[in-house]
Amino acid sequence: MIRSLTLVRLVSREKFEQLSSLLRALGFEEGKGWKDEHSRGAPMLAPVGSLELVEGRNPAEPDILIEVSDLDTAHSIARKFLPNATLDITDTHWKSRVFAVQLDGNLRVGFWAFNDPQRSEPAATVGNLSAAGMRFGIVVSRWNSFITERLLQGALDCLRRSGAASKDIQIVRVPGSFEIPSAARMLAETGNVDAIITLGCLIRGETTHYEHIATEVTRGIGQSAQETGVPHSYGVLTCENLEQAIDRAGLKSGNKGWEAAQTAIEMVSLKGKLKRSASDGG
Ligand code: RBF
Repeated sequence: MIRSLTLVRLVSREKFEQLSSLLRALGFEEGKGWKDEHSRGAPMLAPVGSLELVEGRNPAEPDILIEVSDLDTAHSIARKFLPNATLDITDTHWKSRVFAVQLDGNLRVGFWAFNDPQRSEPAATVGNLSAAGMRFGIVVSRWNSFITERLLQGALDCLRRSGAASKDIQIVRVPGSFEIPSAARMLAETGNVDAIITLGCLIRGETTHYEHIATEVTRGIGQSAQETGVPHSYGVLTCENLEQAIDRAGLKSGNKGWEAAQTAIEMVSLKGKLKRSASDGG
């Protein structure tokens, strides 16, 4: 039932612009504002919000608390915008630091961050982008080969530049995008590749039942990835027209084949890391 939580603070006309640029500089995203003959509003959106009930000791004196990822940077930004304000950073009793700012008569906020950065942001496991020693399969369709050959060149360029050896890259060609999922699955089941890059091009203008083919190809590739456990990356273009396809298969920049290859590398690396962390007991 709850959709959002909004705190409204009336600020003076002179301060409105300055405060909205300060809050944007600190990382608030400005939402859809409004204006009428009497007033205007600038919603400042935070990624997470909550209404917190506390009983006993008050956590901090301002009743608006804004958590930031780096308190010292937030402090220097605030100092730049408000050179005359008192902005002392103090320790709280909950293993964090805070500084409070009187932004306007009606608006006092505390900026805070946990002392231990891991508290606010748990360490993430991410794959890296080195392809050395990895084996790749590339399934590429011949339909719209003018485009798919560019996607293939992009993918190969990415793999080689990331350290993959040519002998570790197996290219499989199929007639059209519809055949990509079954070929990808056959390849995955050989056990000879660590990841599969799928490359194709569907153009709405030229393809009857475009939606059906696109849905089936996407579903089939996802299903092959999930059922075989071999990462598959998706480089099948679904375009309105040829111009859009050319844009996405650029020779230098914006090549979806290149991006699909990079995704495959990252997923192989991630899979290795997750396996190792499982066998290390976490
Ligand atoms: N394959 C593609 O990869 N891209 C297309 O845009 C495309 N358009 C097609 C349009 C029609 C009318 C038909 C019959 C096939 C098309 N195909 C396309 C080929 C399809 O993916 C598959 O290879 C063939 O239908 C044979 O199973």
